[in-house]
Amino acid sequence: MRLYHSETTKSRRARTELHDGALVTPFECPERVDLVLAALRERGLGEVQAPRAFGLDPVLAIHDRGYVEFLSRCWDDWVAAGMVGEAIPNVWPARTMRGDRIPDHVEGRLGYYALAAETSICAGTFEAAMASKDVALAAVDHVLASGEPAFGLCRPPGHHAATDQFGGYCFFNNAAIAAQWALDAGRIRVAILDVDFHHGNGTQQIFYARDDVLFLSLHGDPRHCFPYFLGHADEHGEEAGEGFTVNYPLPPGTGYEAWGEALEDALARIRAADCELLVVSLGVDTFEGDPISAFTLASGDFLDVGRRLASLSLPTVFLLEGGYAVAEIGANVANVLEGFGRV
Ligand code: 7XA
Ligand code: ZN
Repeated sequence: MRLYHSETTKSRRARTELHDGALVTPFECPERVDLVLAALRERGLGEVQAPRAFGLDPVLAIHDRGYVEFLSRCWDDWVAAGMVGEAIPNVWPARTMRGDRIPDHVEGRLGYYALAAETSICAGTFEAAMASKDVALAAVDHVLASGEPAFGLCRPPGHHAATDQFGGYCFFNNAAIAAQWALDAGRIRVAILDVDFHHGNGTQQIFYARDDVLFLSLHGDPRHCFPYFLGHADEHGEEAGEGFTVNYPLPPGTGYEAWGEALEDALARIRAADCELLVVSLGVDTFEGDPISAFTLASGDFLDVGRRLASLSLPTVFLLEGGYAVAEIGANVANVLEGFGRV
């Protein structure tokens, strides 16, 4: 398996995350990259390569231009406005307000383009997000060219990022950018299977009215879990996309047996949908020891996840999403890839 990684993904080191009413050191930290990389190297899972720079065009194929410009300038504008801490959104065009006017002041713009308040913007955020999507694009490009599977060590993650909103530690939607890249390269239909603990609201929103991307997500029930406002079972897609979104909301405490049943259903739908490429949004925050999640998968279960995914026999690209149990994140990711490769 080919592995992609960029040192630039570590250029974002936020100091603050609003968590449980306190400002804490962010769970989504650059050390995650080194921990995963070390485990992949230790297992000898494949050659690690750096991506080339793919530029902004693939980002603009998914994201709103104003949003991308906002992200590219946010930190400088924040500092120029005399703010003291990191850029933390604190006001939104909430349901009783107007959402059709984008403010000029950076604090207002931050709220307009944010979907939640945990994710601070700091120096290096835009550069890291650019590198993360380069990792995703290099990985999918390799799969398209060779048919060989690939893993992209994306960081920051991407699946919460919507057309014009960041949040949940995500800025650019790496999986969506990779899927669109494959479609633009001539693939007719792509499946995105999101196995992160959290619902991939951004990926769902981006493709909700389209039939060229089948989006399936297994996640904590949004009645109880972030991102709370999307990811219910009655969301199926709309217009041409009717039937191309499939959600499996599962209760907190879900273990591998029930999770695996949902996975089997998702795999059957992928088999039936004539997809030419599988993009796996690979979060390992389903792990029992994850500090911000609530499923109970064991490290060994991830080997079986990999085996089950391999049973699809599709060209497959894995892109890292969440996973915050730092002692085990490397082993858990490596287990999925090893299980996949063993078949
Ligand atoms: O997949 N998404 C994540 O792993 C990040 C979720 C952030 C949740 C923050 C809740 N306070
Ligand atoms: Zn997650």
